[in-house]
Amino acid sequence: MQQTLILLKPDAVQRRLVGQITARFEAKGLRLVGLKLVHPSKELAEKHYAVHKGKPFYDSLLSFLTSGPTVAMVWEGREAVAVCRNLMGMTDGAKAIPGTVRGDFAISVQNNLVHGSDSPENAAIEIALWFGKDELIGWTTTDANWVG
Ligand code: DAT
Ligand code: MG
Repeated sequence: MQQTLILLKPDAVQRRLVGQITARFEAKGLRLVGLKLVHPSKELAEKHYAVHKGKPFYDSLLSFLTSGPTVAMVWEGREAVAVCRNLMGMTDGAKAIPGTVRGDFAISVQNNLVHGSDSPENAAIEIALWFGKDELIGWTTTDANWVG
């Protein structure tokens, strides 16, 4: 079963959208296996966004992610990485399709509310960055036969 890291970034917390966004992942049929509020350090933000180092928006991106509390979550389920990326929508909120989180709530490129791992490999790396093993709790749903 696949796992993915989702962050509700500081703009989601500041805009009081945590409940609405989380509800979408939950209703889709994914299982929440990790959840915490984190005010990310510069070190954590640098590791998380290492792939973007050197890009023109890198410094601004780090300032943004370290600017306040972020909700870090691990969701588990069938094709969880792709399912979450689809629920999030395109990076640029102005281009993201309505019905997606970014399409419904974001108009900025940087302040686009959510992060989601882009591959199962990166998901494993990112989950290990944000969570200790003892912070993840595996469980099964009683409605598995209905939701699949
Ligand atoms: P995503 O978050 O959709 O995976 P990404 O990994 O390409 O997008 O970029 C990470 C974040 O960096 C993204 O959520 C917002 C910001 N970002 C990306 N491209 C940008 C740009 N051209 N200008 C400003 N911020 C950008
Ligand atoms: Mg990305």
